Amino acid sequence: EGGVAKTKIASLMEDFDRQEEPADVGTVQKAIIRHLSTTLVKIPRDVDSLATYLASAYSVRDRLIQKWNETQEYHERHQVKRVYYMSMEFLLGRSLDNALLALGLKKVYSDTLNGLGFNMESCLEEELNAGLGNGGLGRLAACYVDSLATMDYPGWGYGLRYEYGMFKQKIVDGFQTEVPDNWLADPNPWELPRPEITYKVRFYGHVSSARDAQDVERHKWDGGQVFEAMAYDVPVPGYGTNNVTNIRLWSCKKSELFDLTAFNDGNYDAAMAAKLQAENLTAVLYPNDNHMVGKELRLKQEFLFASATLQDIIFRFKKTTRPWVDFPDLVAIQLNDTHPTLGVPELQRLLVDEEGLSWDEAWDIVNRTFSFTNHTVLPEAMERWPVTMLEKILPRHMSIIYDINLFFLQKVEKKFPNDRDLLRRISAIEEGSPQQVRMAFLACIASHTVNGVAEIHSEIIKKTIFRDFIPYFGADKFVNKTNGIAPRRWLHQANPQLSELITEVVGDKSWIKDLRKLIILEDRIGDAEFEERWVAIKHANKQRLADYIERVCDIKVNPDAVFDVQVKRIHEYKRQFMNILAVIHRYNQLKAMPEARRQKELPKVMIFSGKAASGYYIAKLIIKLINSVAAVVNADSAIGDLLKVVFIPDYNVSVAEVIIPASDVSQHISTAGTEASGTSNMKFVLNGGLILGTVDGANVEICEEIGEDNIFNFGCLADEVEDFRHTQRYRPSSLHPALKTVLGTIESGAFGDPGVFAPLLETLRSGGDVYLVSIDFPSYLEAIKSVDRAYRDRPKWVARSIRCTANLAKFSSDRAIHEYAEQIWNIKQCPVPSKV
Ligand code: T68
Repeated sequence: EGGVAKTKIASLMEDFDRQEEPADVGTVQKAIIRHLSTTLVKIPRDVDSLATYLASAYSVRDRLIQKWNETQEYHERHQVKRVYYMSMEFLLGRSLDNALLALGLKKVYSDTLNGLGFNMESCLEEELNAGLGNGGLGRLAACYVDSLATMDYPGWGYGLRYEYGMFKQKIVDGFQTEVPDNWLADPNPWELPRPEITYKVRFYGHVSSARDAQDVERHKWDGGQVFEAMAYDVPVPGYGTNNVTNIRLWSCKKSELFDLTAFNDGNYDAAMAAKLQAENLTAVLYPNDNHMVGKELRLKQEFLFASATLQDIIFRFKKTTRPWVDFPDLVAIQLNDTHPTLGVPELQRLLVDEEGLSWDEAWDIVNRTFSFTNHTVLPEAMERWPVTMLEKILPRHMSIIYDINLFFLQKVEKKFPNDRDLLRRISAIEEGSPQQVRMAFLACIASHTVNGVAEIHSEIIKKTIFRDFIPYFGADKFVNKTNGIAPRRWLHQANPQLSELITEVVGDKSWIKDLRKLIILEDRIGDAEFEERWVAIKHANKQRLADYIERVCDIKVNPDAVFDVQVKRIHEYKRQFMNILAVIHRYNQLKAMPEARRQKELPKVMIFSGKAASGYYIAKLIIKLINSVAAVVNADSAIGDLLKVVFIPDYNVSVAEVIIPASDVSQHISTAGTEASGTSNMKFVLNGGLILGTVDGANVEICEEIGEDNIFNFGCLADEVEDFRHTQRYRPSSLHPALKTVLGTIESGAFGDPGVFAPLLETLRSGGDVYLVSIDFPSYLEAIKSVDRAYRDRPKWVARSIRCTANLAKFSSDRAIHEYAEQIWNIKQCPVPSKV
């Protein structure tokens, strides 16, 4: 009887998932009202725009879940190979607008909300940002999942559900202060809690060994502390497809079993303390980008993530009843930087200790499963964990890492005998005190493919960090996958007016899934009417940003001025410092000019935004300097609209969506060789903004695509940097006069107590200036002059702007995902068929 009921339920549910709700105002309105009344328990007079946002989101979510179910069921039934994109960060931002556009429901929702007396834009703005990431790496993961879904690739994201994401930035007296990001304060319609999907994750404890029936030594890890990871699923819709992908995020709970012991002993306090300790684990995202902090809690986060994810993947694999050797035929795992690398020893452990495979069988599976993306060459960002810490927290894994390394070194030694120094250099265990595990080496040893994120970066890593691995593995293991951005969010959603114009020119919306179609825009260069519309849209976007700036910064800026933007994490290597020094230079120049001459200058608004890691003292001083300069310049009536300096607080995905479409020029001015790729550079150019940049990261390939007439490059080249650092380093006597004057201005107290900025200025001196600000400053000033000259030739500038957008196809995340799919993951597209 139970069987019959189950069959009946199965067929009814299948029918339900296949029934698409109609997309008319009546249906949508009914769904919104239903959620207001039931899910949100609202009475009419309590219905505000937050409630309306939530009810709309719940109603969209209902549609998503149906498609999600269908997608998962379809992929499971066809036993297709999936990629699992393991990332400690997913910077998703807001979801409602994205989902409405993906499902083609934006218009009907807008009409429905209007009919209810609400405005769509203000409802959308009620949504809190999912800020589960620091910067580029986290946003890349979000764009890649968007492309997986849109291109119908079977794949999931795996990550952590931090209770608190990236902190909120408040500016107080010009200084950054950090406020916790309580992003789950409102109900979150975009996550589906899965209390039935939990895995136990052990920490500490001890390892015992014994011989099994075949006389093989077997290891058992027990004792210690056992936590539980619980799944939350976040559905991500593809654009114009039935496929809805999943991001599974883990949240740490105390294991019930463990609680019980203390609880039954009458030790309520201890039970509660243990519960809090567990919840600590996924409480907060570490707010450091491109910097490693060796905190035990971070290591535990990484392991909780790795273990729960691998257990879950194995659970799913076992349901297929296929033999273990087939594992890599169904599973590809991408490590988004080294942060998920504990997944390597964890998979090895699960296969050997829990499933009884031999070491070699397991290692072969591990090797055919994992691939690894490197995102940085900065030495301070390289993950290294002290052996002692790993031995304490993960004793079994440390011993597995030793074995992985030993077997690897034995093979290297066999190929290159009597080269002890090679073995020392290449070992995953770095000698010294303390001994440390080099996670990048472990990831490299365990992966079948290692990739960099832009051509120049992929070349650099072959010559630096992974140099010694090439003679052993061969150069083919190291490939390039230039980053990309999702056109859905970064053009279609962020710039609706430009999208409409493009759709008109292309003839349909196909460009949203195939950016190569944008090339047709080139035909419109010189078409006066088209160019006028192009300019008008940029102007409208600048007005939108100007309104935002007035609202949040209380600064009035002129939308007819050049909007010159640098938005990204604040870091010495990204050189926001150099930018503000050049702003001071311009201010000095304007001040020194006779009034008549000054009035002929090009008005500029210098826009900065970005967060500094909370413990990064120098980066915080850069923010303070920008704000101090802004205070003086903006209040100077002699300067007026000729120069405004704005620091927009709390940069995040939705702030980026307002800023990026409004830029005339954006700056990507890292010291050559330090920015692995950069992705905002692509976003700006896609929105018709020109770039002022160094020959670094993806700037190089952007230049190749749009032509060097359309990008303003300057500065020393990556292969000159080392030389400059060693031989030409800053000497006060040889300082460029312009820079000397600027530093003098700061030291004179023009921007407040110069003592505050002394440590920042000191980074240029006494053998410092690691990022070569003083070397690149003169060519930077020249490049700024070229930008100004170019901007004054308006017709040519507009042509350049159009050319930028038209030639950006390469930087679609769809292109990147196709390359990963074909060349690394070996997965095939699998569209879920349309409903009948
Ligand atoms: C960025 N890295 C690169 N790291 O800096 C950027 N780091 O050039 C590149 O475009 C982008 O990755 C995507 O490939 C980061 O964003 C981090 O955020 C990070 C986080 C934790 C630890 C270390």
